[in-house]
Amino acid sequence: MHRNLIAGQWLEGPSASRDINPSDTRDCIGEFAQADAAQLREAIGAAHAAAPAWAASTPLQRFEVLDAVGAELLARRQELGDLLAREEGKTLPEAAAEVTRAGHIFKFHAGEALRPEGHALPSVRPGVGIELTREPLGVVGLITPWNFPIAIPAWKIAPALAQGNTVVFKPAEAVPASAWALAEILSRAGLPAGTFNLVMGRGLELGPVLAEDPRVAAISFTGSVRTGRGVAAACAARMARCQLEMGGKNPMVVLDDADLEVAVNAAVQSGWYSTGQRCTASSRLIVTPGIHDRFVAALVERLGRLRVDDARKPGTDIGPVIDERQLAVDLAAIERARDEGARLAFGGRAMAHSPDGQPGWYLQPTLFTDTTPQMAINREEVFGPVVSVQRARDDDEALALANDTPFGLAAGIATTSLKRATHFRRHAQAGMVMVNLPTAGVDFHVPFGGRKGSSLGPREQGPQAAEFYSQWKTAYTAA
Ligand code: UN1
Repeated sequence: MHRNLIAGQWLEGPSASRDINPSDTRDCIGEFAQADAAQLREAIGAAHAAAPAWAASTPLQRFEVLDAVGAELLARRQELGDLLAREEGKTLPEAAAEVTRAGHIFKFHAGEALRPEGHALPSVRPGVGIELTREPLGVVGLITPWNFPIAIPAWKIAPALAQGNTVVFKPAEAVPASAWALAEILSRAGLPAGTFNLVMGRGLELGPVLAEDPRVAAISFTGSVRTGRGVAAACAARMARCQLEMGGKNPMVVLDDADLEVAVNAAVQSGWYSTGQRCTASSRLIVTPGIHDRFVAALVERLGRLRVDDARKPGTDIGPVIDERQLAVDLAAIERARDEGARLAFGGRAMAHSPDGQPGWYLQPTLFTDTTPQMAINREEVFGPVVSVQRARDDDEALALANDTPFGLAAGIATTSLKRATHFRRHAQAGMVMVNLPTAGVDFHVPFGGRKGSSLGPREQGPQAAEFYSQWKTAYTAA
């Protein structure tokens, strides 16, 4: 039994859950404690009691803890990558790269802890000095999704601790093993008891308790729009700070002058790799007439060569979908696209087994063409290996279609024209723009986040992460 970490103690929960490998549903990874509201409140109490001491910790103490966690993640990237791939279903190279990224994130924020921002400046009044400092918030609640079970927790936990906050970490139910492994490393990194707490359990039950507790100063959430709305409402009701990263329906525009290979690679990489289970996935391909047919033909040819198999098998391009529930959601989206008149150009079917006969949640990479902006496939996030193509009349219509969405996380363009790329970069209504690159796969030392319905609150990642995890104090002193 893998237990919750509360006030430095590993505690059983009132119930437990089994963690199943989506590549082979006969494989149970382990049993994990499930907290209830009372146990979560205990964790919040522990984090609250630990907050003053960690707020008073020195930059060097914070650096040493975060640097040690980063070093261990980097040293164990293969082993932890294997666990992540087994639990989440992304391929082994993708999983090891995620653990590597998490290691670098901890190292980056170790450095940030060493250079707190502050300013000393004169007042407009004679004889008065002003000191501007960033102070921690107190307890932060971190709610994370299943699709990046180590990197997303890393990019919330590391800046939270670097800025002097204590943490209650509530990972997604589908990925307790990765979360537990990360928590276990943090438990040995030299943090005072209660500074970092792990609470595994059902999101529907625990999320509201965390968001409503007056001892929690701020919530950082990554997940669905629906849950995000609930978190925002709960935080607003008690004036708590919140940061939300939610869905995407990210466009990739392919213009007539694009390098075909660059465009196909970028589309395949961000549309179908990681089984399309990324908020940064390119799920809408918007293509101008001069390249449309060649692009679709090249894409279909590439999809035919992708190997869908056990996430941990060498040579697998695409692993399974996370679980049965998500597979049903993906299949319903496919069904609806067909009903609405989209043309199924590739895939569309679930496979009950891997090529070797392992039972799992496999889904063919799926492509729809001849879609229109009104279809659900172009409006609602699927979160699976399902991508649509829309034909645009010209460059201007391509940009208009790209922006015709309630989301605004990432937007991509494939073009060899600097002028067209620059125009798109300026006018795309998205937090992140990628030129001749996949929309998925971001750096950790620059801000991450979107516009419109994709994000709320200050940016995550990079030095800008401090804006959410700290608050300014302006102190006036008469000499
Ligand atoms: C990436 O594409 O490198 O859930 C990161 C997601 C994002 C993270 C994407 N929050 O897909």
